[in-house]
Amino acid sequence: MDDLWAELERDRPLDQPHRERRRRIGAAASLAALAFVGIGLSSALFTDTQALGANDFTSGTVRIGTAPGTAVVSAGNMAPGDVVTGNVQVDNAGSLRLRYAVTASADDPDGKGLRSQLRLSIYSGVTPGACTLGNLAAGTLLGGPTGLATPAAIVGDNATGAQLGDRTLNATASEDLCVRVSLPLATGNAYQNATSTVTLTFDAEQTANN
Ligand SMILES: [Ca+2]
Repeated sequence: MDDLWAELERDRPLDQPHRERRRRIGAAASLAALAFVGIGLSSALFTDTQALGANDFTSGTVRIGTAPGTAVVSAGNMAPGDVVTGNVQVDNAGSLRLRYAVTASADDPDGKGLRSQLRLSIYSGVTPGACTLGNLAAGTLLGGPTGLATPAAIVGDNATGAQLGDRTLNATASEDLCVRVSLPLATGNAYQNATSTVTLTFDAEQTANN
């Protein structure tokens, strides 16, 4: 600023060009002064900040279990016409409500195709103690009887989302299912001394947003 005013002093007396120059210099000086004042004002404002923390998130779990965990129903030395039953408890061991479906498959280690003769069905509404052939009529047939030459959907559909027959369980809830397997009377001699192991697969998924 001192330099500017010194220049103004040197320029006197003022002719027209000098007066214009002086006007421009004066305007520049005024802008510099305003900028200085502005800086001083902003540094003097009252301000405040509030941090709202502790916003915690945890994810839930989808866990399905069965009791027993293996061999719910078995039979040896079967004859055509035989029927066996077994109770399985399905547990929601997770923290989220779940939806589940049951698929059955069977192997054919001797190539005799016994799995194509077996008929599997699943009932609900039968207490564990009542899961016997004579009581099944009081339950609700969920699926079957179905042959197991190829994997078969017995209860619901394990495709993503809600389909007809899918079962739901709230967190920590459980339900009993009664599994029935028969060897029909029409089973012929080709299936004597044959063996097959059946696997039930319980597929569970969240119901929330699905
Ligand atoms: Ca489904």
